[in-house]
Amino acid sequence: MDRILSGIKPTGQLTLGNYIGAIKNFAKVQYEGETFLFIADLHALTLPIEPETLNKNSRDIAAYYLAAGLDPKHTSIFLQSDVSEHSELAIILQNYLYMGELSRMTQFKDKSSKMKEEAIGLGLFAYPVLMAADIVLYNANRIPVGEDQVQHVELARDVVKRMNNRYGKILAMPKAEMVKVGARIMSLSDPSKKMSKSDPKGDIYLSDSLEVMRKKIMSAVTDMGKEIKYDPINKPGISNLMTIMSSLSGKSFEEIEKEFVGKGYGDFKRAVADVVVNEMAPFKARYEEIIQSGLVDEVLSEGAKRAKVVAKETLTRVQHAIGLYRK
Ligand code: ATP
Ligand code: LTN
Repeated sequence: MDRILSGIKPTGQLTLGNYIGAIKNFAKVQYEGETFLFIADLHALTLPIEPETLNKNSRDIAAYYLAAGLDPKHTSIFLQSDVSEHSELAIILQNYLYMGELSRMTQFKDKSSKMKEEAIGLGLFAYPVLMAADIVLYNANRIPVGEDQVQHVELARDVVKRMNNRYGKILAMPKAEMVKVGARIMSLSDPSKKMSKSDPKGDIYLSDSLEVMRKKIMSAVTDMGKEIKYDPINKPGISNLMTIMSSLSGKSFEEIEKEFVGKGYGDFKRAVADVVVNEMAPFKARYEEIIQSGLVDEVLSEGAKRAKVVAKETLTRVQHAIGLYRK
């Protein structure tokens, strides 16, 4: 039976990129195995964040998970910080990951390049250590993530190899998996950059009103020419909008191209906006209902209880294997 695990860090407002590359897919794959889905609140501390913001963002992600159709009876949904085994295992695993490989991580390089060395927290550097702990605690073999997280999952695989070579087969081997279309949604204002929580101009936030979402799509940067054609190199803007449309409607790129032969960018953008609004309207309504209902707390407590059982078992197994026990 597959063990599926993923998480999102509550660093800011979720974007359409997070929805397409991660959340929507989590809901789709959840029944293909035993699924653990958490809110990586400890990871959100790796850059400065206000306590109230962190707290609100965390609850928001839980509500968005539920709104997307994640089923708390089947999938354990929980806060990373509620299961202390994540931190305990990270302290152990940090000894099996090396400075060189951590400093080569793209996310670390991107985030730290804008900072003075004295201001770069150790947690930002050690981010993949905690992430490896998150993964191996649940013996997870399938890790659905967007493209930017694959490198971190690869590092988790390296740790598993090292630990298993040294101590026998104590950890399960994880593998990253991505959606076929939409694993890297680009910024609407600069299609050479990833749409990410920290880029207000090029983002569609899940919290934006439907009108704002529509406006943002209508003013998305497009390319030279006027053909609707999937060509990420020469037509990155149009290709990105096609990716959004394809992932939400299920239509292939060829079908979209055919549909818009002889039509202009304006018509195409209006159609993309319609697809996004049609998907987001019921999703946002469910989110509002869930936030009002007070369901989130209950789901998180129940999820943490179930997660803790599995996490404790793995931590104990690791502790025994490496010699941390009393006779
Ligand atoms: P930040 O801007 O704070 O770094 P982020 O928007 O990149 O955050 P994460 O919390 O790092 O989001 O990612 C949550 C999940 O969403 C991950 O699986 C990640 O790979 C996926 N994801 C993030 N951005 C995109 C995107 N633009 N397209 C597709 N998937 C994405
Ligand atoms: N780094 C991920 C969040 C995350 C995660 C994980 C994803 C933390 N731990 C374990 C998959 C498996 C991100 O969304 N930036």
